[in-house]
Amino acid sequence: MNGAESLVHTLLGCGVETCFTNPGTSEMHFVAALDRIPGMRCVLALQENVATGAADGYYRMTGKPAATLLHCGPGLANGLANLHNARRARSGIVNVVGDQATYHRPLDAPLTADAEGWARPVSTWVRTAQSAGNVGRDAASAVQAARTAPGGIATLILPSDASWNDGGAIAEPLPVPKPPPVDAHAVRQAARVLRQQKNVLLFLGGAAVHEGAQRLAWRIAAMTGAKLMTEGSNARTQRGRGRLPLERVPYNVDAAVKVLAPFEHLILVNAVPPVGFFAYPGKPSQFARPGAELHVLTRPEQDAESALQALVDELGAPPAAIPNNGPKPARAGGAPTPENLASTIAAMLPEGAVVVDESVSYGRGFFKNTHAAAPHDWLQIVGGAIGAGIPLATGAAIGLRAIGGGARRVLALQADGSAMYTVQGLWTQAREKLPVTTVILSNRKYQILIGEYLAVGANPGRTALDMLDLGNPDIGWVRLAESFGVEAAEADTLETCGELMARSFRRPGPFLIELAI
Ligand SMILES: Cc1ncc(C[n+]2csc(CCOP(=O)(O)OP(=O)(O)O)c2C)c(N)n1
Repeated sequence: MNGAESLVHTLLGCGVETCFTNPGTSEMHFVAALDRIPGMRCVLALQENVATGAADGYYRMTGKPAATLLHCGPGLANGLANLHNARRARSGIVNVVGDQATYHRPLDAPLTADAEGWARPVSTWVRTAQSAGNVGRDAASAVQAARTAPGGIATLILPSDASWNDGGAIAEPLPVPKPPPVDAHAVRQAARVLRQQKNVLLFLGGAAVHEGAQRLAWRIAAMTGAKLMTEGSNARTQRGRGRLPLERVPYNVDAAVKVLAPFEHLILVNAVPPVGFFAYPGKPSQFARPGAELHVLTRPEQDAESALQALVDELGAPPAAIPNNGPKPARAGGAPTPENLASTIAAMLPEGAVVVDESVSYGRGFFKNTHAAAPHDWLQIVGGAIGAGIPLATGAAIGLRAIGGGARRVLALQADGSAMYTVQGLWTQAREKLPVTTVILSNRKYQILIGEYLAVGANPGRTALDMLDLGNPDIGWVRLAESFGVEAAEADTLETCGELMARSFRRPGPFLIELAI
């Protein structure tokens, strides 16, 4: 058995069954091993940032790491932005990077690069397999690291001789460490604050926005009068009827400071203290009011649901029914507005759908009008590096298929500028026949940056506008999608958009709607 074969056997034995790949010469023995050994679902991505973003989407839906297969330092570098996003989402990924043979590395051949150096800032674990005999053991360690709460990016660098040499040994799965236990002192402290103080916010992040944790948080809020809010961006929020209408901290600094101003105490549940995306002259960087006290109930790697249960018990909080989110909004017509598009989505979203939200400026208000939609999952771009949406939607659909949820529709709400970073992902959706509907929010500009530009008091001249405008030439989304094998159509009213969405929801494969906004 060679090293590459021991890698494939070990990954499969550890429950890693999907690999998002973009191979090169140094990975040919890994490719051959994947070919010979049945069991691994290999999904080709035409750019590494699609592969890494898809692995993120896969984890968010399955809670299981997928592997990647990337080519040398430069292939890894292409995938870094979405590894950054995955790190922020706390997704687990076994990130496999093929590299030069150990004895070839000193010759400094063209593709030789500091892959470990590039991997380190996005990874919780990095190792270069030094020989074929170590590959299995290293792979088992990588899976263990990827599965360690809350999920981590484990980068295994695989020199080509470690792949092709004989002496590979399959390693047994390593035990996944239990999340650090709930801190009884933190629970008592939170209970004391909730009993004694007014103006308390339970601030939810990570798995604390999943359904079970929501129900417990609601019991606490209903008993104590504390308010609930989530981080501005969340990896996967369970929403819709029967779930809480949770609001997020706004993106805009003034708006965020305003909504947090009443709170003298923030109890953090898998969340980190809220800060601005950026600093602005004369504005605060931290959103909580000055002097507000922060209490950590759980760090991101701890189990939010157990901690909230312990807090419910400590307080003796009785069961509380989740409030009714009101009637489902009606489908809207006419020229698109963010509110009316959100209502149309809420009216039409199939139960169990997964919304991937890279709507950037247009989607700021989408949450408000979608609380009463059928139960669904909502995935956001957590790390701010745009170009996540199409890969996330792709990986989420593959993940759903892997866990028997292949009929669930993915709806990607996708700003046009961001879509262009990883547009190749549409091709993977077509090839894999994935049930993804992409709505391109086509404003033909970097609208958010125009807003930021105006906000600094500057008036955009020709040079600035040329850097913020995507027209001239206009991008032909329908032709682009069709050329990748994805059916597509244009809409400039919400009636047409609704009809196209309904049509797309009835078919098994991908569909793209260019919505002129
Ligand atoms: C990887 C990366 N590159 C650049 C940026 C800076 N950036 C933030 S938003 C944006 C434009 C977004 O335009 P679009 O996706 O069309 O959304 P809109 O602003 O029109 O809503 C850019 C370039 C970023 N956040 N991440």
